[in-house]
Amino acid sequence: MQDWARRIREGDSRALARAATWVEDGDPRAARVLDSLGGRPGHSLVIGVTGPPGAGKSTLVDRMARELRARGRTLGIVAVDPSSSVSGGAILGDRIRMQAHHSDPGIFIRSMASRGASGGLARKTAGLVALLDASGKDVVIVETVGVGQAEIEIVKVADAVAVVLVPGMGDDVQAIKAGILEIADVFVINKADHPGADRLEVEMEAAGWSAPVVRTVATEGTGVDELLATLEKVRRTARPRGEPEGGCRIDHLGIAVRSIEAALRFYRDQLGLPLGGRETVEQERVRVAMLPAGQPRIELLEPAEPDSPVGRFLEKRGEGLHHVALTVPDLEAAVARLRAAGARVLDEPRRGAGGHRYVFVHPSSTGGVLLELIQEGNE
Ligand SMILES: Nc1nc2c(ncn2[C@@H]2O[C@H](COP(=O)(O)OP(=O)(O)OP(=O)(O)O)[C@@H](O)[C@H]2O)c(=O)[nH]1
Ligand SMILES: [Mg+2]
Repeated sequence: MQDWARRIREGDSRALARAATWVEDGDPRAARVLDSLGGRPGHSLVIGVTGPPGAGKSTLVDRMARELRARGRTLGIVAVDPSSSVSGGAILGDRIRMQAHHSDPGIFIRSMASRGASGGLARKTAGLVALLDASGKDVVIVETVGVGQAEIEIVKVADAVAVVLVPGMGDDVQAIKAGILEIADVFVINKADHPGADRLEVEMEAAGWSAPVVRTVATEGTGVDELLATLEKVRRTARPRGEPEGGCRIDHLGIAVRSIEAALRFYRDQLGLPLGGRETVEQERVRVAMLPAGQPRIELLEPAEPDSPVGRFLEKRGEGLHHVALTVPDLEAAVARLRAAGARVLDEPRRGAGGHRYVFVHPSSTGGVLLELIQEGNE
């Protein structure tokens, strides 16, 4: 499964397609690939699009896709229909519309219909999103029809959610479940070429709906730029979760252990941390187990060879905290600044297994702990 994970990370579209099919089919290999990937890297902007049947969601998604491709961004589209048990009309319609993109390798499209339990559908959607994110797609769009609990569960995976409404909905505004109000980051009034857009906006305000409103005419592409900009802004303001803009964030704590298996008995089995994934980092000759602990994670490091950096650390110091890893907004700038101030930065930044760039700072400069600095985001 390590090999599949590596191929997906390298952007191999055939490996991605196979793994996506496993996720859709509930094949046990899906869980293993997702485990090896160790969760969403968080590169992709994941956009959720939901709203009542026929509101123009697919037309809008198609326009957003064209606009993003024109800007050179790659994307994945996942269309989910919890209301139909076979490939429903909506999804069939999407297929035809989406054929326009089929020859474009920069777009990966999948659609799923419910086979009974919608809870499974939410999990599968999250699985597909994790695969697409890991494969380096810049944007992932999840479209789902409806405004009930099932749809809310499905779009929860998104960084930013657009709820698509149309003029003339009248009393329907009241019928839309409260949950959707909490999850909506942007309201789209699509079909703004129809009469009643002003009235809908007034009704929404009266009902206490407070997210920003963007008007669109999806069939003409009007308002799509503004919608994308609004969604990107939502992500920027939501993403740093309490950390100051441009600041550092703890990415992980690396703990050197003689045996990952033995250490997992404590961290996973007794303490209850989830095992997010495992990998062998060839260039550091170390085996790693990643255990998410909130946003940051704990990484257990077991030497793959005695004469590796972690192997030598164990020999000299025994098991224990090996390094602290922080992400920085601009790695080159941080390195230049630290060097100028006389800190011992080891080597130049290099590229790790997951494609991220990192550098180490010697413990003599940091109060006795090896410090890893990682470029924020995964370019
Ligand atoms: N006049 C007008 N028609 C639109 C607009 N956007 C979409 N439509 C039309 O509305 C119909 C439904 O559009 P879809 O994009 O399939 O809507 P949807 O929300 O994806 O529908 P489901 O997936 O079935 O829920 C199509 O005939 C579109 O051409 C718009 O802005 N103005
Ligand atoms: Mg649709």
